[in-house]
Amino acid sequence: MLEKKQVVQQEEKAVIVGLIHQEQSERQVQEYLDELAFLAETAGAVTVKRYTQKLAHPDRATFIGKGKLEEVRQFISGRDISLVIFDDELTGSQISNIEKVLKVKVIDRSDLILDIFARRARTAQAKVQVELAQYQYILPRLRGMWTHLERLGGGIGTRGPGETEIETDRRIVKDKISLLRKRLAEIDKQSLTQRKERGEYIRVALVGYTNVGKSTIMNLLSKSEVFAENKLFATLDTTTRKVVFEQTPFLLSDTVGFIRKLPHHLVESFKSTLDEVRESDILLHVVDISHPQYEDQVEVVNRTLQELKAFDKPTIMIFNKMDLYEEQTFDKWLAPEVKQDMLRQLKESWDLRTHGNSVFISALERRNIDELRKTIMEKVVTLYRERYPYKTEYFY
Ligand SMILES: Nc1nc2c(ncn2[C@@H]2O[C@H](COP(=O)(O)OP(=O)(O)OP(=O)(O)O)[C@@H](O)[C@H]2O)c(=O)[nH]1
Ligand SMILES: [Mg+2]
Repeated sequence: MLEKKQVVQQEEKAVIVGLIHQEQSERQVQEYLDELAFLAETAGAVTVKRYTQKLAHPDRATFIGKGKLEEVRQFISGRDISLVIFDDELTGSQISNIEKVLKVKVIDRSDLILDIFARRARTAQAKVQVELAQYQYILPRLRGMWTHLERLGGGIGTRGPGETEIETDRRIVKDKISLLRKRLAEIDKQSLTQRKERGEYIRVALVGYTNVGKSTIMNLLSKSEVFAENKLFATLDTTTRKVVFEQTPFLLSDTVGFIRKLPHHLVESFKSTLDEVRESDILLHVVDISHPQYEDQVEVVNRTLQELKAFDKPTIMIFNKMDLYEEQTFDKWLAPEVKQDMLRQLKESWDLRTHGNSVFISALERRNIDELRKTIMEKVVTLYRERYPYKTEYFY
């Protein structure tokens, strides 16, 4: 019997590794690695060192070059480090080749994200979705994934599996995948019925990169208690609440955050959770404007929305964490007029890009929330009138 193990253990010490491609700057890669370290922290590991290497193409056998790998090995040896995390997806043979040299557990970014999702999954649906994505990820990598799987009842040591064992494992994993697919189909049927019961309400969905403040805004607007914290992927399950602003009701959903290089299988198996996004009428795209890479993050979210076929919807861009942004951008020597001018320019440029559909807020300090409410309400009412022109009032 094969069981998926939790990949990262608590307080485990890790080294992280990233490749620098031709078109990337060193700074960009450092920021990507900041994100990888934050992911590792979310999973419970502590990053003690990071390595980068400039390469035109990843090495087929070991992803990074032999020299760099040796450098990592020397650093690890004699230290209490048990995990090396790569920022890009590795093949099964790359994992096994690298593990042979480093003699510690080797994982990649996708594996780490899947591990976090597995920990965070609460509902039956989320659990099955993550498990499905994990086994799909494992299937082509069985050779290298020895350390990820636990053989229950089999007294086989840490020696890698032989060919026949891999074949058997492959069959077991394939069976698991089809079983999980069936279970997911059943759960999906139930949630489809639930969604159909929502009648003629306009549906609004909060979307955005992970950790931008979606759940905080959800709580603020709906007075509900959705789990929000400074960790990646705090929210995995969609929460939907009925919200009423000045007698204008609509349904507001908080959804799972997106991230750069979200494992493909994860997007696939989270399709039903993300149906909430696909079927919504209006998107609230939340952006953490205090993040140095916020424009990149907007791009990642737009690409993911395209992938989900949920891109062409009326969208309001919510630029959140203005308090932090101002703290980072302005110093005390700057004249107030200059600050106002800079803020005005920022707003104007985004207003232009979003055709007037941007709101700048601080959810934490509750700044500009009235304008946000008003903007959402106008969109909801407009849409409702378009959809139900025979109804004179949108009151319940
Ligand atoms: N400074 C500041 N922090 C904020 C603001 N809004 C949210 N935060 C913080 O940002 C962190 C993430 O907030 P969440 O609401 O959990 O973000 P999320 O987008 O739901 O994140 P995931 O569910 O993990 O994708 C929390 O620590 C919040 O307190 C804000 O306006 N200013
Ligand atoms: Mg959240």
